[in-house]
Amino acid sequence: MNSSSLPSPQVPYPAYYSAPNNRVSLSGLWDFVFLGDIDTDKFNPADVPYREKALVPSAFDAMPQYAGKRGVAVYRRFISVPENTSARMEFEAVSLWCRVYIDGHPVREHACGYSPFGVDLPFHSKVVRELVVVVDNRFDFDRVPMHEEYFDFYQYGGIIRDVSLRVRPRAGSWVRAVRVTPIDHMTGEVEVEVDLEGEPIHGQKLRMRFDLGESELLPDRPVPGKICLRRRVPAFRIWSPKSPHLHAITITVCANEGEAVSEMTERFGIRTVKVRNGSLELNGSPLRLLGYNRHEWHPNFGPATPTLQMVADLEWLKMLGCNFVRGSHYPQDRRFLDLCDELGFLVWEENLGWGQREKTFQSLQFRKTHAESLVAMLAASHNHPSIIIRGFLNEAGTNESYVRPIFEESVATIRRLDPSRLVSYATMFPLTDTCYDLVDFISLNLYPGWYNCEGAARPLDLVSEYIRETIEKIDAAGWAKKPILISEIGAEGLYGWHDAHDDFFTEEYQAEYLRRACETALDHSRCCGIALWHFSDVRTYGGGWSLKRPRTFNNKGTLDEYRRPKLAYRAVREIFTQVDAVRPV
Ligand code: ADA
Repeated sequence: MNSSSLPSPQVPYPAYYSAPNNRVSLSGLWDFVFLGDIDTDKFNPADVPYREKALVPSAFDAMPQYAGKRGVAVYRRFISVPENTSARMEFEAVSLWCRVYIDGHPVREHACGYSPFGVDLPFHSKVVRELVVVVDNRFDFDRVPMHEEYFDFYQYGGIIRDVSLRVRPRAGSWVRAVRVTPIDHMTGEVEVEVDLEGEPIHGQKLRMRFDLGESELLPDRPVPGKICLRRRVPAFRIWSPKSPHLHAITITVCANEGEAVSEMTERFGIRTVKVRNGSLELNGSPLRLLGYNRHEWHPNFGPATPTLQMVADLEWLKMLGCNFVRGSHYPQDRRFLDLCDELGFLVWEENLGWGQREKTFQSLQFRKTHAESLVAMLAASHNHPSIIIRGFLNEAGTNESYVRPIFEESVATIRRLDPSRLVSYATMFPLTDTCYDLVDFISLNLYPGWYNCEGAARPLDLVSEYIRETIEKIDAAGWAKKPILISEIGAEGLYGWHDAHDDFFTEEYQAEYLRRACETALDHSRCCGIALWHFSDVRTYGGGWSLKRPRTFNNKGTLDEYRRPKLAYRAVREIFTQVDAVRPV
């Protein structure tokens, strides 16, 4: 039965944010110093001249004093944990590389600036513990092979996302994670996996509850370990962009007398996404994706954008008529995903990558770091119903065979750990790509009428022509059953730049370009959607790149970096708001 008309059960924690689960946020002002070009192997945490305070989370090089600087920064704060109690710190992103010290001892290194990681706090009789994080934003392929300097977006340094602390109970099992996978939107069936840690206490019981309903006693299982079961969510309602209904699940470990020893609440949504007969389907209905690529970025804050900015961006996207965001080109901030869950946006989340080629793919260190970061992304965002697509390695060298092992491995990891979502990657080699067989649908990054159109009399005419010809050739090559998404397309328009010629870089050229791209893609029966490049203007590198990047910005935003709409805003809005996203394509 489709019970989407039933009343909504209340979600038992503040609406817009994931459940706190006894997390204590460590955000706030930390001691800080920028040491610059030092050797981190000679770094001594006992000997740091903290001179300033810095806000966590933030990017230190988004602040005026350190703008554009590369080097080592050190952050410190004290935390208090009951004596002889173990705790876990969760870092949502530290960029680019970091080493964490507790009470002067190194406990963990991490080498990907956008993927989350945890640190166990060793037992100690001391209550007040010193936490030091050494952060390095210098590019060093051997150490941070996931980040390369030529990526077309500025990679900042710092503790750029939230840090929190979860204290484990002194005795009894601890709920480390709860994952909910929707199985059937017609029956509300979900698969629930619970990860438990620690020694059970005598008579310990495990309870599970959906929303504010009755709790169910779960069968005894050995702990530590994993519990895996299927249930139908009582009085369920389907999650969809039009009605983004969320449910909650609470797992409680109870002592003999029923008192809670540890507990975790997670939000989830019931929705299914599939490819059937060459189309995308959401909850059994045809789906068309209308949206934008979006970097997490603002000129005043770099990648550590305030929640309010995220809300404003989603409001712009709603006004544009979008239902879809491609989170280019890295794992997304939890707050952004929470908002997409609540506001009903569909999301493509991808593992970090930008145009890597053979040298990178040959590195074992890269392969290992990429694989770890992919697993961390899948675990961190598993319960967000907004995510319907998993991707990785934007515009890699997929026209060559050297990418194949890492692509096969990544797709296999996603299908094993996250089988309920679709898998794709964005290619820049539409006609020579070698990995289409691996994915659920084909995603094309196309820039006709922008790049490589020197000498064309009317570059704008190339837009529709190229889209149609490319799809025809892909079909002729045997891929006619795979839906096609235009995962990027766009042209630069400098905010405020108008010229009688309406030529490159004018707002007029950009507006007409996007109009033609959207109309062609959305008229085409093979196209399951379009994600325009890009939502807003974003900072990129200077140096050689700036010859193609006026202001050292990627100026393909429909809004400029301060979210002021360009002419393209109206052009896109006119089209997207007229399209029925659930109309069969
Ligand atoms: C690529 C890439 C984007 C951006 C874009 C552009 O397709 O995936 O990150 O660099 O090109 O503006 O050239």
